[in-house]
Amino acid sequence: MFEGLKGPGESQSKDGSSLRIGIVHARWNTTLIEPLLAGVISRLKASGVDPSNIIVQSVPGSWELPIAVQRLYSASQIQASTSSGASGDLLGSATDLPSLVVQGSGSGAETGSKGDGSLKASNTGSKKSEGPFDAIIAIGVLIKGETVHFEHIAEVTSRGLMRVQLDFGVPLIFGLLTVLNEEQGRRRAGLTEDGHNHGEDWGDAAVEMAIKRKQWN
Ligand code: DLZ
Repeated sequence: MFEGLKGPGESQSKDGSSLRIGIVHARWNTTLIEPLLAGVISRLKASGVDPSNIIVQSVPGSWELPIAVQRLYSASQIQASTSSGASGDLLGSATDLPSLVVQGSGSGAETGSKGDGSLKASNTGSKKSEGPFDAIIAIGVLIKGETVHFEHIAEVTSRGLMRVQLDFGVPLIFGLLTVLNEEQGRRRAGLTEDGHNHGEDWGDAAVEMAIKRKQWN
């Protein structure tokens, strides 16, 4: 049945309505990051994750992803353990991508797009969840042609992300594309006819792993 399967197959876990998901993306290679991030958010919302429970932050490049993910998760733990929500500012939704805005760290959130409107979501009736993130997604794109230390950045960033995942015991979805050239990246961001947006897979993986983690606890 799974012979020749490329990709994650069908997920059994679909209901993300109680989940809180953090996203950290690099800003290098923004033209690829943007559709990948859009793919992630569209799948999270399709699984029922409330926009107010999707927190997006950005860092300059992939190298910075591990420390940002580590601190973001830590901040969500602190926030969950203090009734005053003293660290709330740390978790304010923000993304520096020019055409993608996720707003509202308070009672609701609105995700808007300047482009085709596909990311628009209403904050009406939003159900903001409390507690630390159930999963975090780290997104970056490393293009071999653009850096001689491509392998080095790819390796240490991957190791750093795995370390954070195991140290904290939180599912950390690996959205780090390592491609040989921009065309390969465009295919994996779903920007070509034969392409597929890997961000969609990462969104689905986050929901599945977040639900599994709740069951394992
Ligand atoms: C410096 C650099 C280069 C050359 N290439 C990339 C890249 O393709 N993708 C990416 O996410 N980041 C790149 N960076 C930036 C580093 O990840 C990092 O942000 C800087 O070295 C500052 O620490």
